[in-house]
Amino acid sequence: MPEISPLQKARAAYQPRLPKILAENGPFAQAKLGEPTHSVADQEAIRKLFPDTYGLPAIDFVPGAPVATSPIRAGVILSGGQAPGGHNVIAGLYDGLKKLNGENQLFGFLGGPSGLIEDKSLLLTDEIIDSYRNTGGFDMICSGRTKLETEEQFQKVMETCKRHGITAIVIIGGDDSNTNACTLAQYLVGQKAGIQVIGCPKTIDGDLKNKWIEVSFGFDTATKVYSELIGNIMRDANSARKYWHFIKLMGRSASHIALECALQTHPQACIVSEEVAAKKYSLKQIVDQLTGIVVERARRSLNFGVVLIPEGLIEFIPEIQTLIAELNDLLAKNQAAFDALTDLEAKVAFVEERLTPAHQEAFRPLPAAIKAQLVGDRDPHGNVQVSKIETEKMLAEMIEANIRALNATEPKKLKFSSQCHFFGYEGRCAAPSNFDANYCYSLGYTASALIAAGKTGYMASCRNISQPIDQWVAGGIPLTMMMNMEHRHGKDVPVIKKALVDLEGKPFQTLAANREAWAKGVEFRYPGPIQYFGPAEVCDQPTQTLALEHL
Ligand code: FBP
Repeated sequence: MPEISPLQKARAAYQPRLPKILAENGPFAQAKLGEPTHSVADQEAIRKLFPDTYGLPAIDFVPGAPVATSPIRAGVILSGGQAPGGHNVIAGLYDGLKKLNGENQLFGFLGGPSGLIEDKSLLLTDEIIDSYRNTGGFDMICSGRTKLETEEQFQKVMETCKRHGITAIVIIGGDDSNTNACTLAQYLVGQKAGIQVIGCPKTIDGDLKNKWIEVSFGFDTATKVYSELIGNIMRDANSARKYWHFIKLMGRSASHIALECALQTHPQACIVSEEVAAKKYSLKQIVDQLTGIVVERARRSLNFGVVLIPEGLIEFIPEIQTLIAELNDLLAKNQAAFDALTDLEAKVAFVEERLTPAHQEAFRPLPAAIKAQLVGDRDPHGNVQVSKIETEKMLAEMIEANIRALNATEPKKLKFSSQCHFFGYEGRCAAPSNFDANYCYSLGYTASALIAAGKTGYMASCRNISQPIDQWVAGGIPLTMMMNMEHRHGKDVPVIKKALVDLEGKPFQTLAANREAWAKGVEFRYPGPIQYFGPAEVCDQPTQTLALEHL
């Protein structure tokens, strides 16, 4: 048994709180059905694809009396990237199921969706659950990125469930995994399999949210960890006064993480990919804007600052987006000749001379290391590994080149020295904040109540979560309600709409209203480390994003 720290011990004893309706009624709360629902767009197409699960009513839980139920077996998987609080979803689900009937059993399928397909599971016990309460990570049953999407896979999932007598599966995942949960639910109803499917909204990226799902779990903790680290770096920058720190923050696509961290810490600049796309900023424009901030400060001897960069930026810059598409095509068409080259420089030259003139123009000014990453690092399908491109270094190097050019004529030489960082894994498995510990436990518990109510094709939801927990509203949202049709990999497919940063929304507007002052001054804000014990104003604050969106 590994030694546990005093904080681990204290956290293990923490009892997460539940919304009032579940605290008072347990999983016996009754499902009150609302009006029939519609998908967010493309109603006819979605209705056709989900004939049995389309239009289900949204659910709010209301008081209900305990009833005796026969024992059930349920399964749970964690899908996709780790997010703080996953273990508490499982603990909430487990406690809810056991409260319904002490004989109920919960199987954790191992390594994500592939565990369900390949039938690899672990029967969860009190001892296992207790040792993971309020801990970060997904290591209780591990996660994976296998996509559950083909009919053959669905068939295997059904066989796995039948083999164990499982009649309900809970899928804890992001937009893709819940899209697949929606398709699986329809498949199982169509097969009259008698197996329910319930989803739970997970991702640190914060891009699985809508009118009914106010935030995905993990966003709160992860952004608090990153904000603490950024605050620490700010203090260092302000103490040494010699470095510009370029900090890339996880968030594969949307910029919610970078934006939230900016609202928490007040950096000199925070790039928001959605704004870059909307205003069609070129890479040169972005670099020039940042250079402007650096130069303006350097002339006042403020040779330091912090720039936040969202991980997905590169794909939102119009000319880089099309450059990457052309590179993928070009390399697919010339694979043999390209692979025959052993030298990276030769590979770069090979690509450069075959690009169309517009893309040559976009490619040429890139730093050598970035060119090498663009042509060198390919995924198994031969595509550019966009998430591995070191955008933070790219921007720092390009700004440095600008400053060098300016210094040729500048009477008093401008100083610029940079440090680069990438924060992602540092926060994905942190011990969940009180918010995430409570939210995740409540989501899992809500899932058990949805199972008890015999529902399928729903996502567990807790709303009004910017308020104290006794005002949270527990319920279920039909997965079909969040779907629309999107063109992906050459065909129209039903998917849960990803939530990008809304440029009209209050979080972005708050950044926009303050960024000029933050760029010029030293208005750093230091959130400090997550506090688990102490006064509510220190321990229980929701993210600024959630507060601004819902106040
Ligand atoms: P999910 O969307 O699955 O929650 O994962 C989010 C994320 O943390 C992204 O922010 C990041 O780009 C990605 O996972 C990295 O995943 P991996 O470690 O599997 O490469």
